[in-house]
Amino acid sequence: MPFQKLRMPLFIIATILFGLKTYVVYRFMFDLSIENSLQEFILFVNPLASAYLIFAISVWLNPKRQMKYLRWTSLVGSLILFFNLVFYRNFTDFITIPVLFQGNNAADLTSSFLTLLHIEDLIIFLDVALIWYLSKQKFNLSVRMPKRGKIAATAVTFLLLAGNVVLAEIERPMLFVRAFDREYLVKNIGVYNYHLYDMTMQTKTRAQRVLADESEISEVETYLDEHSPDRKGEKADLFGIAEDKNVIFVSVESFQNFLFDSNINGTETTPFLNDLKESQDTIWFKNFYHQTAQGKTSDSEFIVENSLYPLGRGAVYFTHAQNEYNALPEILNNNGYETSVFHANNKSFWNRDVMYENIGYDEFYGEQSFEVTPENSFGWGLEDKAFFEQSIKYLQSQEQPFYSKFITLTHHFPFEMPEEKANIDLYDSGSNTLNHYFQTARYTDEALEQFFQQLKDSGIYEDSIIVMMGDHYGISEFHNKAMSQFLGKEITGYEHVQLQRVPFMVHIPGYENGQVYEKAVGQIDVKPTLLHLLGIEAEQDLTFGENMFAEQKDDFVALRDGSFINEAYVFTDGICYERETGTELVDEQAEACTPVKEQVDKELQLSDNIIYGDLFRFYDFGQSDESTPSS
Ligand code: GP9
Ligand code: MN
Repeated sequence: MPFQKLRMPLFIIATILFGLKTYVVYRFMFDLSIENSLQEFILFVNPLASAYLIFAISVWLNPKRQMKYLRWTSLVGSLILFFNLVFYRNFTDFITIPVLFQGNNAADLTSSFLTLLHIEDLIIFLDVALIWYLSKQKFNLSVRMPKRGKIAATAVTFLLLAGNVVLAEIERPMLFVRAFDREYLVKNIGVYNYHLYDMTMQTKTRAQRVLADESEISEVETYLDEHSPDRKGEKADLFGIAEDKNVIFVSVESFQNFLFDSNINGTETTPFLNDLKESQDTIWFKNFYHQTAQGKTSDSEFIVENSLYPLGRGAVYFTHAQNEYNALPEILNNNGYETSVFHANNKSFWNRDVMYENIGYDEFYGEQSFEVTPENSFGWGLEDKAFFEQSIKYLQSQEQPFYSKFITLTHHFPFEMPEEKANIDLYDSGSNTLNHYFQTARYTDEALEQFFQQLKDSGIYEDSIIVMMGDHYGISEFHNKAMSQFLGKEITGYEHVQLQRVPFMVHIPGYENGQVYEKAVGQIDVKPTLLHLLGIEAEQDLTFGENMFAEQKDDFVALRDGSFINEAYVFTDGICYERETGTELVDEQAEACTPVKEQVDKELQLSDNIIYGDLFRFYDFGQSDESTPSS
């Protein structure tokens, strides 16, 4: 046995194997961008440092326990790595503690989960098998050290850790302050130390609510007064155009703007939506961005309902569902609307049942309200066509005017559907996900067309406005190579931001003044915009978004990762681009992005403070009983 001859203690063998394995996984299985040799070096060193940190603790145990400890820690460590990898394939992100506690979602994710597994994932467990095997052998690979030796072995841990942190700080100053940059964290300190960091952050944010006080809400108020010019009650042309009409809000799953006017082998992907966006009765914002983070659909809902940013970590629907809000459904309830949500999934998914109750929806038609059979369901559940069809009777039973939100489901990752229901070819690229994406998009397009017809047939259409919004991207950065093949251009940071554009259309039957707006707007602007169209003045509100129709409304969208788009620039990943051309700006020219970036950071910070500190409990929105300040 070479290991026996080497007389190398198992904890050292484990450190080397586990460290190298982790490096290989970071380097070749995740899609971490490595920009220079220092980053490469840190990426190589940090797994060894982390592995030593975990395994060197064993020197304090007796020989038998040492073996047991090494077996189990290597297994648990590998599982952590494995789950992060699977999660990463779906979200291009790392697990955070709040996401872990979204246990309800785990069961629903099973079908996606299997498609996220790759055969090479077995590599992650090779060293565990070897460590397991060696630990069970007769020859003894444990260590017996005098106390001084143990202290020295532990001291090395701290040296390695300190060395890692110093290198990370050199490579990426302020790394630990920039909490939403999870990829940098993992690249620099490794996934294990990242989790320790995440745990510390979690404890800190819990403490924030307890420590929050009233003065913080004044800071928010002052900031918003200075930055939201249209909050002074300005009424633009479209004020009240949809007064007393029903609002049918459709959240279109995973729909990105690049689908518009695209075709596969000559077949239009979304003929219905292509026409609708340019129809006489439709106002379309072609530069509308999603601003979601880890909470995906639920984040998009949160942004629309509150005009606040979602959190950088976890889904606010989970982490802060009990907070005080001044949400859209509540405001509409107070203005004589009946409010409801239609979504054919478990009511507990994304903790919706709890959040909806808190923010004032009158009804929630979840999976149980629908007849789901093997014939009318695939993928995530009830298919969109059946979903809309079965919803009409509930819509008809509602008191008018109503506000009803529909959340579609069919066009969801992994976008797979039965061949006989598909009316467009698969795309042909190295990404199975992108190849399927067009088929389910086409399906949803057909479902929406039918829904419009059913609304007309049931007499609801004429008295309603229909708002359509994309919730978030469907194709993650992981598929950039295939995306670049489809679009025929390289996916730079600039293009990546462009790809975050999703549909936003307001369809007003009989309007005949349809228009395409170029202004850069985002989900955060939806709440004030809808209230404006409905003729509801909510002057007491605190919103980060602005009415999209207001003349003074600047082009400004802050994405949750700190990127932004304004009239002249697009900023992402530390790079400032010229908005019109996508040219990367350097030196002095790039400085133009700095003040806007500061505003973005400030805005995200203030919005986070509201949520973490539950600050709305200190503010009187003067609207309803539910929003009376409490402490
Ligand atoms: C789940 C559906 C999809 O109910 O809204 O959620 P997503 O994974 O897109 O956040
Ligand atoms: Mn979604």
